[in-house]
Amino acid sequence: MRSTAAGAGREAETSENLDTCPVLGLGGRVIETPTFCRLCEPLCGLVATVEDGRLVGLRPDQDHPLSQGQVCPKGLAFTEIQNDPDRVLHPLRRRADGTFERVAWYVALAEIGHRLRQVVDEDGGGSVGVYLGNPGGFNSELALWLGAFRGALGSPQIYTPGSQDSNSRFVANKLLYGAVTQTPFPDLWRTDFLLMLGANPLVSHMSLMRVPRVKDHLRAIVGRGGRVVVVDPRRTETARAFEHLAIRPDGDVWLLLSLLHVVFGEGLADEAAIAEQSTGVDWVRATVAGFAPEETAARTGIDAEDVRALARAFAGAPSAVAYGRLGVCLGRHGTVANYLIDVLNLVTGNLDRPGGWLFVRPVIPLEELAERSGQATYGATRTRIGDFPDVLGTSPSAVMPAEITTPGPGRLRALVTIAGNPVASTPDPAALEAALPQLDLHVALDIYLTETSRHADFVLPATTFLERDDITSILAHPGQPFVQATDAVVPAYGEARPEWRILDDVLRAAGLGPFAPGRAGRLVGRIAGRRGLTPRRLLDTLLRLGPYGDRFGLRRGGLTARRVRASAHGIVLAELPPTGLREDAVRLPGHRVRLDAPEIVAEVGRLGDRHDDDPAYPLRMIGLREMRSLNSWMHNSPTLMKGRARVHAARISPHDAAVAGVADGAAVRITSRHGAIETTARITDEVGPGTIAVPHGWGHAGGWQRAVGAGGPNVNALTSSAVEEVERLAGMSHLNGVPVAIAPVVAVPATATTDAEP
Ligand SMILES: Nc1nc2c(c(=O)[nH]1)N[C@H]1C(S)=C(S)[C@@H](COP(=O)(O)OP(=O)(O)OC[C@H]3O[C@@H](n4cnc5c(=O)[nH]c(N)nc54)[C@H](O)[C@@H]3O)O[C@H]1N2
Ligand SMILES: Nc1nc2c(c(=O)[nH]1)N[C@H]1C(S)=C(S)[C@@H](COP(=O)(O)OP(=O)(O)OC[C@H]3O[C@@H](n4cnc5c(=O)[nH]c(N)nc54)[C@H](O)[C@@H]3O)O[C@H]1N2
Ligand code: SF4
Ligand SMILES: [Mo]
Repeated sequence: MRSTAAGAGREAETSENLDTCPVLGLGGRVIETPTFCRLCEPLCGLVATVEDGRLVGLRPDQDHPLSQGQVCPKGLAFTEIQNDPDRVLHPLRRRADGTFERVAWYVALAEIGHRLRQVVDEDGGGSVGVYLGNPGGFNSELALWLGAFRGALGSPQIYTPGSQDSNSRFVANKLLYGAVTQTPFPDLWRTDFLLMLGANPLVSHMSLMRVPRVKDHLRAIVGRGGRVVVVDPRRTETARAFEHLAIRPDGDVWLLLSLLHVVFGEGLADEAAIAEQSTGVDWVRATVAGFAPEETAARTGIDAEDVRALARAFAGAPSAVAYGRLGVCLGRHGTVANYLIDVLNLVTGNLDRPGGWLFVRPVIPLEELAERSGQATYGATRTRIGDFPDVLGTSPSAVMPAEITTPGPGRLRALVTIAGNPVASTPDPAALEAALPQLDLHVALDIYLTETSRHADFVLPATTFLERDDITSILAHPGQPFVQATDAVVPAYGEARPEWRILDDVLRAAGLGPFAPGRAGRLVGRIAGRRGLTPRRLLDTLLRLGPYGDRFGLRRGGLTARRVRASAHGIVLAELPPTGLREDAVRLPGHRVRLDAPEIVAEVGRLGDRHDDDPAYPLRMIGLREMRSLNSWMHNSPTLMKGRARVHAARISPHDAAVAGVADGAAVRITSRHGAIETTARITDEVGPGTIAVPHGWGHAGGWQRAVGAGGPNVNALTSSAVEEVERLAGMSHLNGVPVAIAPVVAVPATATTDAEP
């Protein structure tokens, strides 16, 4: 590593001399600026080459202390998105015939303001909704200002991909630690045993933690004599590189209960850690007694002896940590599975200690701000449709269509979608597409005309990540303590504007603004100074108030915004993540973790109740991410799409293909109780019999021409927005382990698939 907190000052100076000073090329028009990628969580270092205000290229930043010159193809291909002729660069207004016309900003804002005000006056702020999509999570200024938007509107409905992604994790945090925002992460730097359930970091680059060059870090575990075990129904890129334990979709809860069964049954638990750190272990002990590996093998598809061996190795390792991601979050029991992962870590003595499951000390204490301003809630409100608890003030996306179409007080009448494509990414796209036209007002802040924004009354051009200031924050907390700030490296193209400013302008135009930051925000605002309260000033202030900050001179050597901004490649604040944070992190009596939360006790009691065993849908469909695809929105990049003959394909086992008479490369029809899609079959033993894997984020419409031309179905047509299909505790959509059937689109003789297994 390049520097620690003590040495960071020196590095800051060198970086300033070398890098923040533009390297002037021919004619003095070429500028090279270090910045960082904001497409996914590692936030890899990039260097942008800008000529005459246009981006001409991106390359890896060799001097970035964490990513060290490694990036993925998506980061480099962002040049094509930035310069994409299909980008929306001017405000657009939809005509009656569905086409769009260009309008001036002031016209768009005046009309939006007028119509928004009308909805608020008639039905209150609760009839206004915001859907904040995934790229919004990488935009610290927007995230901060969204809080202001919420404040100004009273209690608008907030939707995010959280209910398709991580809310089950957040609810587990609340039930275990008393705080939704306390998401622990695995200590990859020191662990001797990483048990990874439902994550594929060699493609996804790790989620809910920031770790550039993740492959190097995982290899290092094995290199120092440790183990990496991947529990996944598919032999993924990560599973292939390490040890693979194939599991039935949705089998994780049973596996975890059985691992705990062995830990307690064989006296492998760390009783001292349990006594010191937790309450409620008696329930765990009593409950897991009934889940012997022999009993759960049918659910997990894993041999009982393998489970016993795994439990012994995990508990016996000098340090060990279990980590779960989308594969466990999106199943039937996402919250329970996440909860049990932490229980396993704790009872084996691996919580909050080197090599184990760590709490976060954030550089910018945004979570604390959210808590203090009353936004870090769980179950503080309940949805009108389905009676689901809020998670961090958000509602499950699955109920959005019914919230629009169901009459009555609180009906969702005006929606602002920001950096999100819910028609592609949430369950039951047909229901949402049918509902969107019933809105009185739909405004989309996006960079493209998408499946979603094409339904909007107004599409407002947002800046890309290269066109805005930022600082590593939000999703970027967990991992090695690090901070990096960047200015916009290119001026906004066309008439694009930063989202926070657009929100501010919309509020003003509606007569609901200006910015009302709420209690905690006002306090920070006072410290930040009254001159023009901007998100950047607020973030800079939070940085100084945070655990690594200079506390406005009270802590010598602490971070200031100036120092961070002077260090172009970022500052490594410590070699290793801190441990010993339980007293700060756990908000329950005695700072003890609760192992017997009533919500979990009830869910575990109901585990066997649900039977997805309709013989008409014998297979289980799971998701699949690909290196050169990012959710629904990089499919207009020529480089990423190059050489992809069959863009979209379902991975089907030789056995299931033979039974259904589906041939490799042929069209296959996939049917669920809720819908049907057609795609190409790719027959592979990567998936075992009974499982098929299908990528999400396809089936494009709108103005991104290459993406539309690529074809491929929207896999979420197979998923349901029905209330009874939504996970109860966190409102999670059921997107993994969906019961489906397959059939050839054009029947081929079953003998065509001779490589089939019996
Ligand atoms: N079946 C299935 N469905 C899934 C998943 C799955 O695994 N399986 N995964 C889920 C997950 S984890 C996620 S996070 C969601 C993602 O769901 P969403 O967040 O709804 O969708 P994205 O595909 O990320 O689309 C992002 C949108 O933002 C736009 N955009 C890009 N950059 C910017 C910007 O800087 N500003 C603005 N204003 N707009 C921008 C893009 O054009 C695009 O329209 O999908 C979820 N859906
Ligand atoms: N290239 C690329 N990178 C990305 C993204 C992308 O779209 N493309 N998206 C980003 C986003 S928004 C996110 S949230 C992260 C997600 O990061 P990850 O969660 O690491 O990514 P996934 O590929 O969805 O991994 C989920 C894994 O769970 C497995 N799985 C499915 N069902 C089950 C099950 O029941 N049990 C178990 N144990 N496993 C199961 C799947 O086979 C899959 O390998 O990735 C991010 N990075
Ligand atoms: S891994 Fe993620 S952050 Fe790194 S370059 Fe690729 S897309 Fe960007
Ligand atoms: Mo995600």
